[in-house]
Amino acid sequence: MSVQWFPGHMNKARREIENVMTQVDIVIEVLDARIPDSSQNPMLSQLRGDVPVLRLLNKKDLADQDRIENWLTHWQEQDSITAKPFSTLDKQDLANVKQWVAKLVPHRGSAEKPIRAMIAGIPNVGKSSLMNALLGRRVAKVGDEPAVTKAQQKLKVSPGFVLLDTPGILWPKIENPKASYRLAVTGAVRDTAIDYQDVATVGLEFFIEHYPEYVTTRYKFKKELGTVDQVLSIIGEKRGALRPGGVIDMHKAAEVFLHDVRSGAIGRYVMETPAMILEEERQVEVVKAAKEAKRQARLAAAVPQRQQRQNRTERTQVIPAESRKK
Ligand SMILES: Nc1nc2c(ncn2[C@@H]2O[C@H](COP(=O)(O)OP(=O)(O)OP(=O)(O)O)[C@@H](O)[C@H]2O)c(=O)[nH]1
Ligand SMILES: [Mg+2]
Repeated sequence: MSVQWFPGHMNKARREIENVMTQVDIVIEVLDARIPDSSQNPMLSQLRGDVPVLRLLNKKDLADQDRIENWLTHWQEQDSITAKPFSTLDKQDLANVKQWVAKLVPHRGSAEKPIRAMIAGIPNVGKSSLMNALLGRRVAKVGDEPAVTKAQQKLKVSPGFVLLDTPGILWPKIENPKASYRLAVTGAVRDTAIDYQDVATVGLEFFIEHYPEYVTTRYKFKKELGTVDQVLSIIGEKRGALRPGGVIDMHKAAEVFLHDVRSGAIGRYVMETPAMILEEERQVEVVKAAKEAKRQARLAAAVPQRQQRQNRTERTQVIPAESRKK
């Protein structure tokens, strides 16, 4: 999976979603329950305008339920957004989608005026799985193609509920370095420029701080967990990630650990809480403000220099011959 979001791609995806937005009554935004904030793209709220959204925190089978509840309350209070813990593997959840959607679009839902929904989300959150599961069959061509190039086809889930045949693919938020790491740790984004071992280090730091018991249990630690490097080398040792001479292969150890994290073998977790995100956003603002202050200072310093240069030019300017004659 490639997530090289160049500005051109982003603009194209945005335009396409913008176009189909006029044809839909509701957006079903699929998020990864393990990264409820980083798997969003804030652009969606702008793109959808007044179109209601149902937010599904997919892969709930891999997520820590208490933390999910936190997010549901937070969104309800902050933005009046309806969100549900969800799994495309859960029959009951799938059956509930129709009712959730109907509640948000009460004026439609008959065979003549079906609810038209678009599934949207960043790569790998489960958009195709959701579409196939709702329709009860594998829909052709629900790969990585961004939404709509031609006329949109609608696929019938039930007489009063149809889906656009292609999901709206959004790009992940890659401006916040911490969010990029979380996207990489969960496996939402694999082809990042971030070094594999760095990803594992950030992941392990997180688990040691937030879910130390998972690490202790999974890798059968008998004593206290040490530093990240120590823990990673013990994981390597225990899992036979060794190079000739008995040297621990840290890259292999990182692989073992990340595999356990991504598959959920380590335990059910959520990497972010509303409080954490608020704090990070505050920090981002502080950095931005500092950069802006620096820029302003540079501009202010440049003005007298420019003025001096201009004065010099004026003094040395030669008066053209024709004007001299007059
Ligand atoms: N554990 C778990 N895995 C899921 C769930 N739903 C989907 N997956 C897995 O998540 C991966 C991505 O699912 P897709 O449906 O291909 O995701 P997508 O959003 O269509 O991805 P792109 O087409 O790359 O944008 C697959 O390996 C799915 O099997 C779920 O509820 N739980
Ligand atoms: Mg897909």
